[in-house]
Amino acid sequence: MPDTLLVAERPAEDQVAQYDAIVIGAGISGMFMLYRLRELGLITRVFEAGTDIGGTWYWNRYPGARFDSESWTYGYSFSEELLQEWDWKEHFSPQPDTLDYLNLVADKFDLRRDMQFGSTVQAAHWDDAAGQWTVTLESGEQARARFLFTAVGILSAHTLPAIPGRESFRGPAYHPARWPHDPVDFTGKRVGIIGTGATAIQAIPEIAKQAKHLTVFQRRPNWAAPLHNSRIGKEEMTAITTRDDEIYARCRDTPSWFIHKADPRKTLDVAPEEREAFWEKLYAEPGFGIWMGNFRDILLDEKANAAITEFIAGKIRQRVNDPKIADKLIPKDHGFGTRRVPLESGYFEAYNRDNVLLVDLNETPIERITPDGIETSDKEYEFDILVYATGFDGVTGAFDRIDIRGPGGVRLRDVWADGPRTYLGWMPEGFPNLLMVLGPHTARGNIPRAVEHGVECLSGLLEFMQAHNYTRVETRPERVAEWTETVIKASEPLLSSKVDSWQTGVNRNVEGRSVRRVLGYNGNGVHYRRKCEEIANGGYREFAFR
Ligand code: NA7
Repeated sequence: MPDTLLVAERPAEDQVAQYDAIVIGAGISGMFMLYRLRELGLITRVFEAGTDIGGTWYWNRYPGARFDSESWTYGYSFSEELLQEWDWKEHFSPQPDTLDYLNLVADKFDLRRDMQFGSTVQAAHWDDAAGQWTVTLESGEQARARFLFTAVGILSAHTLPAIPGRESFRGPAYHPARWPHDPVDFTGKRVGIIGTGATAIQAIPEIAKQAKHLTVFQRRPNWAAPLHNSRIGKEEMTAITTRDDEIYARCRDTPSWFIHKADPRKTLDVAPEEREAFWEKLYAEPGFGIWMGNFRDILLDEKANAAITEFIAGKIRQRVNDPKIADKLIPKDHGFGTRRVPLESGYFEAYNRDNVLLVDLNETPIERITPDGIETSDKEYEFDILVYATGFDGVTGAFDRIDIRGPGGVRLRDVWADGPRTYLGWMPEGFPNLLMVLGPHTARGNIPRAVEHGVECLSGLLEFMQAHNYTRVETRPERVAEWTETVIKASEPLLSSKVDSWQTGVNRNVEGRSVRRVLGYNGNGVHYRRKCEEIANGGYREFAFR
């Protein structure tokens, strides 16, 4: 193998550690990127802020945390041995099991030996003369590498509510993405939770079971549908494992890389009784079928969307005893599926409990957090524990928190101020040798499927560079313009692009995050896969090499 990419063995002129590649993040993306970089012979260092591997599954330890992808579509597919070795315990794996799985992967492939934990990357500056990145950690430690890979996830920059008085609260206050490693004991406690997104929708039923009293502060309700999780027996798991190839092939062949595929019919072409029966069936089935396996136009056509929205609203009315509370839980400002649909286990029934209270912040906004709890325009609520389930600065947030500077000191944050500019989501415009796993403007959906695809694409690009003795890769401006337009155009027909959410880049707790941006390729993942393949097969002519 040509060794032009290898600079690690060069004697260091100073004390700065030298690698071929640096990867930021040891979650699902960083772990697999490291595995592939090692295969390519690159001496690699992974810097991770947490004290161990796992990313999302390391940080998000809150009660009820689990994924909404079928477990058996979630694991890595690159190693047959690994597939045979691991048994999922539940159809939708809870966080502790998922972290166990990732630990198995890290152990099996001895990943930790190239990882450095407790190492938050503060800055990454390109040195044009040396053709290298210099990375600075919060500790001041520095390292250099020819290639810098970001594997920072799309939801890792958590955000606290911008509410005055937050520091004054006397009791413990937790964000779910910084949950303590020892479980929080809610027994006998008065708990207040702010937020009703996917995280809160998982946590609320679990906290309600334990706490003396739980008060939910809701600014905007979200549509949610039942997860219908269940355990997987040994025999069932064996049967699933025999179908691995078929399952992963199916995921490759659906728009969002889940197993669910839209029904080719249009909603209003189907007779109302048949429609209703189809929706009843989807609502009773596990997973995202109700969202992704629904009629093909529910996320595109206002009338189709209004019909499914009314169906789901009816379900909420059936499940919540008090019609006034049911009404508050029904979103009025967006239709079903136009924000990420949280899947729930007993969420709506939690509001039928005597120890759960819903406070509608549209009627009585929060004025401040006090030493004893939360004060709304109406009254002060006293709590022992607060939970800020207030979400993330999605997709670009984790990039913004690092001072990334390219040639001439140009800052990535500034280049992306009005929205990301990338080629295929693989590389930002104008930042040589900066490669992104799951970067903005890639196709997403079922995250590990997108991660594996992304890592394979970037590894393919590096292999090509090795074969041609190239040491530097950059985007071409005309290609970036073309891809950015493709991404924006792909979003236009979607009803979701007209709704504020982390997916459209809106987070009212962060300054400058009030204008919608397109953050992902929302076209068909199958088309994206094809496009990436064509570029690889054509010899990566869309990139500029030296
Ligand atoms: P989300 O889905 O962004 O939800 C955050 C929630 O917090 C949402 O209900 C917000 O209301 C609410 N929020 C945020 N700030 C405030 C303030 N200051 N006051 C009151 N309410 C507030 O984040 P999640 O963590 O639940 O889920 C993120 C993703 O993780 C999810 O989509 C999955 O893909 C996994 P708002 O809607 O902004 O009115």
